[in-house]
Formats: sequence, C-alpha cells, structure tokens
Amino acid sequence: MAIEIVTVPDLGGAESVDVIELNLTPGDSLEPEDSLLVLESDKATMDVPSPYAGTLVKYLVADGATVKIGDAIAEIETSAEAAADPEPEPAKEDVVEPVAEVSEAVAEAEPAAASEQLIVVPDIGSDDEIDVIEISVAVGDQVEEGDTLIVLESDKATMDVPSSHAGTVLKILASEGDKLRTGGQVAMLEVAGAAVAVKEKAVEEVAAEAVAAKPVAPAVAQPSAPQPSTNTASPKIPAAPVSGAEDPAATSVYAGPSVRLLARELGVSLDKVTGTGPRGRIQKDDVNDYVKNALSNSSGDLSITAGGGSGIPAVPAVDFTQFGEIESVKLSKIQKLTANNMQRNWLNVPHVTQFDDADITELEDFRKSLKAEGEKRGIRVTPVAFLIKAIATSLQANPEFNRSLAGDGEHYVQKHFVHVGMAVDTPRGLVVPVIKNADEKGIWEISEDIMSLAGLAREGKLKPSDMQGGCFTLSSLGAIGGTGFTPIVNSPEVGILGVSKSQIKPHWNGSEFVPRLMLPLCLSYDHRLINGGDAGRFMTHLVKLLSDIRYLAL
Ligand code: CAO
Repeated sequence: MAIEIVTVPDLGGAESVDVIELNLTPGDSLEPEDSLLVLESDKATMDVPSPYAGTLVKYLVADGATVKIGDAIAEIETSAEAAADPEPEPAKEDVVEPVAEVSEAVAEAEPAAASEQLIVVPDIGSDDEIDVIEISVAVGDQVEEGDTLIVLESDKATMDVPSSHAGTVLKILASEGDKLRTGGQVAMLEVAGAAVAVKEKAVEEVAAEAVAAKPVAPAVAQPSAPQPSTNTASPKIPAAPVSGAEDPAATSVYAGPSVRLLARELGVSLDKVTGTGPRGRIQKDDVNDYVKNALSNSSGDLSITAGGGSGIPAVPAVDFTQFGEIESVKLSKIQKLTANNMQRNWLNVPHVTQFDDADITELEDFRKSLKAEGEKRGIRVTPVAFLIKAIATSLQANPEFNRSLAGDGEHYVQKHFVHVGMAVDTPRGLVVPVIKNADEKGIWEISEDIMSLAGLAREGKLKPSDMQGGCFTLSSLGAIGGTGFTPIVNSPEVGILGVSKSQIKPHWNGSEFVPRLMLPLCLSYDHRLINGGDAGRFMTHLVKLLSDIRYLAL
C-alpha cells in the first residue's frame, strides 16, 4: 500500500482553471483512467483521470477551487505495484501520427468547388474513433466561424466540432451514431467571397496543425498534448477534450461528459434543463432536479417518457391551415393533467380488458322503487350507486384488486381500506373524486356522496383531498351510450370498471328466451399485478352482486 498524490496535469496553455466537478467520494475504489474531477478553463473543460488503481483517500481541492498545473488535487491509496508504475505519458509523436489520416481523409473527399470548404474533425490527440452524438446544424443553415457543427463523444469526454469558416452548410457528411477520428469529414460549406479554400489548402492546414498538436479550428477549445510531469505523478489529459465552452450561449447545451452521460441514462434532453453552474453550465444536480420536478409535477414536460428516453417517435406537427380555417384553443389545466396522466398510464401499464354483461333487471326494478323515498330524502339514486357498492364489496372479496405496485418493483401494497374513485365528466375536463370507505356505506349514503362530489366536480370546487386515496375507479358512460369501451387504468390503482348503457336483450333461461336488462361491463387491469384468473373472479363476483343485489347485504 502507498499513498500517491495526483496533481493538475499540463493545462494546454491555460494558467489556471476551475474545479467544476468532483466525480468520486472518498472511499470509492478506482481504476486507472477513471475520471477524478473535471477542470474548466475559459476555453474548455477536461476530465482528469486517475493514473492509479486504488482507493480515493480524499480530494485536496474543493469544488469551485482555482488550481494551476502541478497543484495537488487528490490522495489515492494504491497497491505497491500500481504506485511504482503509473501509466506512461504519450510521446508527442503519438499526436503527430494522425497527419497521414488527415491527409487521406481530405484527399479522398469529393473535389471541392471553388467556393466550397470541407470541414474535418480537428486533431483530437489520438487515433481513436469517437462517436458522433449530435448534429447541430442542418443543410442550408448559415454558420459563423466557431459555430458548432457536430458534437463528438468518447467514453471520457465530449467535444464540439466548430466550423472553421463562416458560410452556408451545403452537405452534412456525418450522421448521429457514426464514428469519426481526426480528419474525418464533417460537413461541406459554401464559404462567402474571399474565404474560398481549395482542397489542397485544407490538407495543408489540417496536417500542419496536427503536427503542432493544436486544434484545426481556433474555436475548438482543446488541451494540448500531455507532457511528462517532473514531480509527482500527473495523469494525462484524456485524448478528446470535453465540450468547448468558449461561449456557452453559442452551444445549444453546456455540460460536461458525466452530466451528458447521466442525462442519457435518465432519458433527459439536456436542452430542456436549466444550468445553475458557472456561466449556465448544467450540473448533475440540475438534471436530477429536472427529473424530480417532472415526476412530482404531473403537468411537467413529458419528453422524458414520450419524446426522449423512451425513443417513441414524435407525431409530426401539421399545418392545418392548408386544409381550411382553424383556431388554436388553450388546453385547460385539467385537460393538460388528463393528457399527461393518460399517456403515463397507457405507456406504463400493460393493459388487459375483460368484458361481461350483468343482468340488472331486478336491480333496476328495486332502484325505481326507491324513487318516492329518494324524493322525500332529496336523494337521487342512479345505477352508479349500486355499481360503487358492488365494486367495494368485490374489492373486499378479491383483495388482489386492492393493491398497488410499490415503487421499488419488489413489493406490492395491500390496502385495508376501500375508497372507490368515480370519473366525472365536467365542462373543464375529466376529474375523479373518491368515495371514501364505500364498503361501510349503504346505497343512500353512497348516492349522497355521488351527488355532492359530482356537483363539486362540475362547479370546479373539489379539494385535492376529495380526489386522493382511490383504490379502484368506476367510469360510467351508461347515461351517454355505447356497448363497451376499454378504460385506461388509473395507476397506481390496478383496476378500472367501464360501464356502458344497459339494454334489453333476449336471455335464454333454459326453456325460453326472456327479455332481460343487461348492463355491459368492461374491466381493465394492470397485468403486472393482476392475472387473468384474478380478473375473471373479480368480474364474476361483480356480475353476481349486480344480478342479485341481495348478495350486497351479506
Ligand atoms: N345504462 C342505462 N342508463 C343509465 C346507466 C346505464 N349504465 N347509468 C345511468 N343511467 C341513467 C340513469 O338511470 C339516469 O337516468 P334516470 O334519471 O332516468 O334514472 C341517467 O342515466 C343519468 O345517470 P348518470 O350516470 O349521470 O348518473 P349519476 O349522476 O349517478 O352519474 C357520473 C354520475 C359522475 C358517473 C356521471 O354524471 C358522469 O360524469 N359520467 C361520465 C363519466 C365519464 O366521463 N367517464 C369516462 C371517463 S374516461 O374518458
């Protein structure tokens, strides 16, 4: 075991730089080349990798500190062998080698017209191929010298490739997902007036600058080739520099590689994240906060689930004015919430819907017989009250439907209360107030709850607590019509009952067809937690209760 001190490596000309990210925690074990921290000059950011395998004892600098070459930055406990043999620094010649590649790449390019300029990947200090992760321009775009054309990313760093000329993008020669190395073709520009460059000149420039181990384009902020250190071990700067940050506003996204990696893992589109770091740089906490907000605020941007990380292609925007007169109407808050919730539930829940009919001939006779007493009490009893009661009783008999999947994916929550949600159609949109403890209430009390909650819903006066705690939802379109539909589970609930309009149908009673009033029921469930057998039992129980309401009293 030995304690080694890691120092700030050659900064490629910068006198001092800021520490902008500490990537590890003391006690973390690390391999050679693991990034210890991220430094930033006014031109570029760079990861500082560990030259050792071992354990990080402590950082010797704080996030935000300003450091210069040779400053001690971290203490690493290593094995004796690792300490004796830090990875050798590459010789300057290593960097010169890509010249041949550059010349070939440019020479192989299609002959450039007099006003055309081929833009290639500048010297990245190694011969490695790195991924193209962003194409930042489109054909026809006007670009200024220094504007980012594409973004490259290795496993250590990202790098904006800027345009070395002002002009118009004629052709983009790379695609997202391509792998490019120094000299690889990026784009063909039509350059204005005197700035015409011919193929030979481009070759000379690229080759000459690669020999000098400097970036081809001045706007690429890039540390120079690493130099051997004379004192304690200095790690080499990774081959590819991270995103050029000369002017954060000039690049669409200003973030370091570890932040980009985190964003990709979480499916977050970085251009939607507000950076709180120096000069608006996006930090890991900004990405985490963005995700937290999007999850806790269901009205948040759904690009996480639908547009970005999920890989679901976006529906193309259509200009409807080409077909006739239109107007654009703002969605209400409830409509926006409903859209987000429906999309979330549809994408997250594997739905199955089971159908059945309940014979409610006697139920309806009984309900109608309550009319006079209902008028005296000021209570209107509709089929919905019986449905709520039957659902509550079925939830008690079939507790599988009174569960929710726990967030850890390892448990489910069994609820020992029975609260039933009821979808209410209002002029502002769909809301779902909850009838609490429906299992403990009779038809009169449930009917009162329905009247008051549906009334509050239509007046827009429901409190958040009126809409919370539901175990299962009823969506009744019986008063409207239809023969069946497939409702979307109101997750984290695992079941929802859709009810359509009852109809008189011929029913075979064993000896003859008799007219019976049949109620269509559609039970959608979350197949992650509910099996077909569970659903079959729940539905059969429900049909039995509705077909013979004496069972509701048992
Ligand atoms: N078949 C035939 N008639 C039915 C019926 C059915 N399944 N359900 C209700 N009816 C009748 C009732 O008997 C009542 O008629 P009478 O006054 O003559 O008895 C009439 O239709 C009105 O009933 P209702 O369903 O409106 O009764 P309710 O006030 O108890 O319903 C509520 C409350 C909130 C469920 C309802 O008003 C509502 O908003 N439904 C729409 C729910 C919805 O939008 N679901 C879709 C959600 S997903 O997009």
